[in-house]
Amino acid sequence: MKRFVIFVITLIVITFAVVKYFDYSLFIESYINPLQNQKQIEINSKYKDSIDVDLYVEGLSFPTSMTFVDKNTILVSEKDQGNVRLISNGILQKDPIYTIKNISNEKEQGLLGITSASKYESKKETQADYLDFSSSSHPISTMDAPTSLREPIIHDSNHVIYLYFTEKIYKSRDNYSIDVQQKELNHTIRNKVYEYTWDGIGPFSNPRLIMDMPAEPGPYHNGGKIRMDKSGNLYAVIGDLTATNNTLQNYPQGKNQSISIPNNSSVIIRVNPSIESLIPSHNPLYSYNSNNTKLNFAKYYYAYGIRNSFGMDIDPLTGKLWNTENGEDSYDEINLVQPGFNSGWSKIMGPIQRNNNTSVSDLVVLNGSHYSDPEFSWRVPIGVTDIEFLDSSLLGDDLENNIFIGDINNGNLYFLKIDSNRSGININNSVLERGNEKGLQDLVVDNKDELEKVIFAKGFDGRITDIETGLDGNLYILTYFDGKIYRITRAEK
Ligand SMILES: [Ca+2]
Ligand SMILES: [Ca+2]
Ligand SMILES: [Ca+2]
Repeated sequence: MKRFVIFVITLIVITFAVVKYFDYSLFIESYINPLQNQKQIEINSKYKDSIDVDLYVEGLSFPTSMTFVDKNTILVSEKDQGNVRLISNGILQKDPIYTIKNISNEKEQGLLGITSASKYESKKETQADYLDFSSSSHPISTMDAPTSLREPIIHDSNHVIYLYFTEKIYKSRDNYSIDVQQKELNHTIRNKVYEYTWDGIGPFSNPRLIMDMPAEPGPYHNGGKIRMDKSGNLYAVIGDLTATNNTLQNYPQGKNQSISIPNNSSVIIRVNPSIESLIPSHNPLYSYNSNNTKLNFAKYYYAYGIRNSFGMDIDPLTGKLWNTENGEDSYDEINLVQPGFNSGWSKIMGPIQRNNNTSVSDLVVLNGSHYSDPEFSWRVPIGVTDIEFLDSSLLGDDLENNIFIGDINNGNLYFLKIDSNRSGININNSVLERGNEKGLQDLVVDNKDELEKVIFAKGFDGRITDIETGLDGNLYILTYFDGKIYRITRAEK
């Protein structure tokens, strides 16, 4: 009898501990809510026997970006509430681990970008075939950073996290003495990139301002993706904020002279947080100086002439930056962003030969910059979002180091293969369905038939905002309106 009582008490204690420890409601919800109820993701017939897709996480609110901190840990940015959510071993934790105060979340504003500097460190531990550019002969190893700066800084055992968000800044010194309505009127908005350290459990700490960028007029074309390369350079993209009057949108003196001062929009900014001044001296416009154009911040720019972008990634084989760019009523683009890239907006969108009577001489080509055509484009915009080089061999040689692209208009996942020089798209190898593929030789999707030939998977009803190669080697897709993460794996035989 005594033994039985001890047994029952032990059982009660264990049950209580388990219920308290796990977020039980969340656990049950994800357990009884399997894929049956929803439309299946449809993988292109070429890959449908070798590739599987499953729902990995749900319950996010308007997620914009995600980053793997280690193999089993993902951090996700939620646009409207400014929350950073933690996913551990496939379970979304109930409470946000960090929240941005005074978030401005109008339309395309909000908490938009997240990246982790520790990603490459973790990758080295988990993947034996990791390519180390610091020891390769590729130009980036000599161009991008002195040896001492090559590794991202890791503060003790902490992770280093970067966030891109739109912030309301109140002009009043005493916010408590004015009523709420007045408070709303009395603010300005800015886009900010902050660095934090994270111990893996608690909230972020040690906030450090890295970039302070405009957000007005807005609230569209606000960019928001951030990316770190293997040399510790941090890239952030911002669109034209709906104002196209300045040098950076290729108006030499300003479309309207009175407001011709460049406002640091339509650019990709590159900084190195491990340098005190933040500015890598090899930035392409580092020495640019002109009183005419008033480009006081040119030394931070890596590229300009960008309308808007929701996607950037770095080719794991070359270290080169690629981005996506959103056209107005025509031409969404994929670009190889070489240092000093001018994408052509607002004079050119899509390939230059498709812009009647516009030539490079119509652009503002600053010293150290160059115009180049997109590597691929869609004549009818798809609302192109993220671009991701699949930095893993787990899904097969065929997909490794090639690009996946998402969209917000259709919920399609596109796939394209990079050419042998890693400088463009190999369209013949990219076409997923044979027959009548001549239309894609011009590297422009002109109609539905051409569109179908580059769709890897469709049916992401929540539309795609981010794509990441997991540190486990699988491919992860973040969907916006329904707040989910899908995992793409090799099919079990
Ligand atoms: Ca362009
Ligand atoms: Ca075409
Ligand atoms: Ca991504």
